Amino acid sequence: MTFDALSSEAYHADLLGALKKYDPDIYKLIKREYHRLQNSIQLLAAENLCSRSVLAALGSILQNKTSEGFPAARLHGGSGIVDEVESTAIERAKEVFRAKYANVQPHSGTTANQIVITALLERGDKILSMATSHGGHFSHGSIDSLTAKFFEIESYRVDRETFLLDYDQIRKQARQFRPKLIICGASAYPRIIDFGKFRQIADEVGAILLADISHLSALVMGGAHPSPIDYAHVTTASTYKPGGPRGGLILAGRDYDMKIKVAGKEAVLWRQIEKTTFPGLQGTPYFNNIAAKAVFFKEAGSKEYKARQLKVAENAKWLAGALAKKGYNLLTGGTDNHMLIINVSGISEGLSSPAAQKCLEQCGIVVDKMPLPYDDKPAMTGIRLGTPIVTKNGMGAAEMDRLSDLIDGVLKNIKPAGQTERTIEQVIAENIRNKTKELAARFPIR
Ligand code: DSN
Repeated sequence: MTFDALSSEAYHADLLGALKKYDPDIYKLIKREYHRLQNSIQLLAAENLCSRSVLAALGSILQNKTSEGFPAARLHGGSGIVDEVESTAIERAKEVFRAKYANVQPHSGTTANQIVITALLERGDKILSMATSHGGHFSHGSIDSLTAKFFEIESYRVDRETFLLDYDQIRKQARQFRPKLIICGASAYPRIIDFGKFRQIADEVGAILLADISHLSALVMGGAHPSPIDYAHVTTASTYKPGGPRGGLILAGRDYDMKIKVAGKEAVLWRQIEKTTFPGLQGTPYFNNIAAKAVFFKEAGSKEYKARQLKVAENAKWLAGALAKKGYNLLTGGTDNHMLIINVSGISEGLSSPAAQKCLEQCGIVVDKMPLPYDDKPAMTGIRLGTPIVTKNGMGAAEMDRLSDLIDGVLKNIKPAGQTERTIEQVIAENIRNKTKELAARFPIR
């Protein structure tokens, strides 16, 4: 391909065509993924679809720029433009979250958490966080995480009967354990999180509060879930779950410049976080990705985006209601956010979530599997459903009803096949698969 060396348009045009020519193997896989998405229903709570403008920024020449440091304080030359890119992303993030500080460099939500934790704590310090099997994220202190290797973790759990957060119990635990950091925010919790209560508990025991809103950030930006920004000392999020590019984000509200003690020395919260981002844990930021974050924050400030987040929560509630009417056992009985979690163990004898996930996918419905709190069965029994993508594609209440019928059609027809295997009859699967395809075709990715 030839192009006018002076034209950015020509340079960036038909990137897919260039790939197709050079690497048909990867090109074909991308094509297959596109068709998979167009022909099935995505109900992953942790997934979303970014806009084509975000994709364009990701696939831009900015990806090449090496430049460590922060705007106006870089180690590498030629950084004037990426300084502007990063400053734009920072200002837009601050505006859309009503924050006083934003750091758009973290490569992921997990890295954002690692940066904050290692910025504020010293090796061996205590963290109180939600147990992974009760909905907490791995990076909050799961046994195999870096967090658990370097810090002392105590986990809080949801209530055994209601599966809701029990703030009195968390307070008791905090008083006994005296953590330096409390982490709130979850990967699998379908109800409102009371960040104000968490802050009261943190203040009572002199702890710092970190809110990880990776799952909630879209609803927070859209006004469909209370914001933690001025309750938590620091807030983290991943940027792909709300519909931006992959990556992480660190935010702070009223406490952004508070004085903290690190290694016996006084430090300012946000400066300590920046020092730990670079050179602490990361090198060169991904500037194509930061540009894409900037584009996404512009989108997230729009009326359309905000209205859609209310719809995401409405759709989740509707789907939960429709499934509950059919007798499904939903964790906490329903949802206040974008996700619902179904206990599949009561649907048929010995049904586990890996089998349910496999059969649903065979019928074109893509969901997550996960363990449920207090579940001691040998195999996992929870499946998590989320409504961000179906809502983005334009679905509403009628389609949630339709989806509940299709999901029911699959789950009720899973039968034992041998000792542990579970399967769905081919004709039933094909019949549902065709209906799923029809529904997906009416709401394509645009
Ligand atoms: N937080 C994970 C999830 O909820 O699936 C993804 O990072």
